[in-house]
Amino acid sequence: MKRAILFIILISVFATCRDISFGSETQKTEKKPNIIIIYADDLGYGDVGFNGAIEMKTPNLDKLANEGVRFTNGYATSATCTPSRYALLTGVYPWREKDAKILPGTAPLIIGTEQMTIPKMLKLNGYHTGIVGKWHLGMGDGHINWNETISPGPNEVGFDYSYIMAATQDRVPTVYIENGDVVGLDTNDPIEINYKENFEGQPTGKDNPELLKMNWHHGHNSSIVNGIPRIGYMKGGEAAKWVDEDMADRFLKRAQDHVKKHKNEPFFLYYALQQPHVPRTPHPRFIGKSGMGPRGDVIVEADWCIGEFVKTLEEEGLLENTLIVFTSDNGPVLNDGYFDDAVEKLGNHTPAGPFRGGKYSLFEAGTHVPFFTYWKGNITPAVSDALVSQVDLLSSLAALVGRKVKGQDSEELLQVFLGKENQGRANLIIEAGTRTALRQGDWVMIPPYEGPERIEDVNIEIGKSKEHQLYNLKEDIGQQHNLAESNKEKLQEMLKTFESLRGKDYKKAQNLELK
Ligand code: NG6
Ligand code: CA
Repeated sequence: MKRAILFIILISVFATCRDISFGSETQKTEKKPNIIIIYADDLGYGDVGFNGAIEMKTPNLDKLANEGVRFTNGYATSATCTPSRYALLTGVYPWREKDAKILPGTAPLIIGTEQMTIPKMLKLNGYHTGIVGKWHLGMGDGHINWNETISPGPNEVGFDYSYIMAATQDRVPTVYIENGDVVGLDTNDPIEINYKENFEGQPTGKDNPELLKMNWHHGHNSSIVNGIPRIGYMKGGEAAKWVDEDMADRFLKRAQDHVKKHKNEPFFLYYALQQPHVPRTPHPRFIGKSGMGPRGDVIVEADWCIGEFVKTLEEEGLLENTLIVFTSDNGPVLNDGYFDDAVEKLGNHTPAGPFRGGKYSLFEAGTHVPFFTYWKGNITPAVSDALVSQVDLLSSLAALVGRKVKGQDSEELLQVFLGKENQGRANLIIEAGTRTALRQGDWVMIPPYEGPERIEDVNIEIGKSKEHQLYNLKEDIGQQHNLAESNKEKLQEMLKTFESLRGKDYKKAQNLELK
């Protein structure tokens, strides 16, 4: 009898335990996962250990990539920043939007406030949405008063919270902007910005080399901020100007605070790092850490930031319920306008990995970038060779949160991003300075474009040729053998697909980066 009672007690304890565990299971699956996109600026495919870099050490990124799904065929849509960011957020190819090209700091917002975006879609689904870091998609309507709340901007296209730099680290205004307001602005010292002419009496990189701590190589000879000559002229706003060396810490802290603050609701964070874009200004504690000069040092710094950021997610108990996507807006460049030893101290490191070209290029290195997803406990470590692009994230993240939102050019590849399937896109249009090309299967076809084949200042072949170019990446990852002549059939097939997707006006490409 006693035994029978004990048995009944045990059974009921067991059942209760099961109930509890079922309960938490259900809760776990019902809870909306947080989503974080970490976006590097100008980081090359070969700049990270997880893609084979040996000299460049990126242990924090490597750990995430190796425990997540690492994509060997992951693409930005474009070989420069603005168009790639446009596609990432809207799910629309940037060549459909005539203003999606490298923007000055005064450019108006190029995303329509009526347009669907990743943050807007997630917001509609109950997410808190935030951006910390580089924006570069324009602000205002073309006549910005930097001394009043600037609108429209990130907050008008889906972000509940924004803490950004308006354009790039090398462009004015060199100030942080929080929810449309310049941070730390003294109203007695108003900011004025002009991209055409200087303000009277203001020193410039061109005329005042004695004031510079970093010298310009090409471009970058207008206003001087923090001893660094910039693109564009700026007056006033002294108290609000950023200190470049503190930028990484500043963005990191904001990103950390943000996830701590919103940990009790589903959140989306777009953490847009400024590294390794020029000017490369590592915090003093990272100087010399890579042995490759400032470009390497800021990559080490970015890797450290990501490590710290992930630590915060872990400490807050968020890691098992957070999908992290990591990628870069375009490929690598060494000399992008400053003398900063990027070329001289490179050693054996290969920022572009096995690819030809670099930033600004239609060759692979322009758009074929580092790319991984990580989700502790939900993603099984894998290497995927599926063809995926940042433009696919809108539709795929919508699927993750159970919404049927589709960006115009955004393919729903959720299972691929989660490493559960391996069938990616059939093809992808890539873009560089408004020129476009087609990747399909293992093949890349670049139509003929007029003009110089390389940009001498940055020493990059931009993929331009008067002839058609056809490459088989499986056999020729470095794009050394143009098969357009020897495989006319394939060329015709590719051209047909390309023109059906792109339309014939691709021929009007504008040589933008050469201006
Ligand atoms: C170019 C700049 C380059 C960089 C780039 C934008 C010159 C000569 N070069 O025009 O330094 O700022 O624009 O880079 O000014 S991106 O990654 O934001 O697209
Ligand atoms: Ca960039």
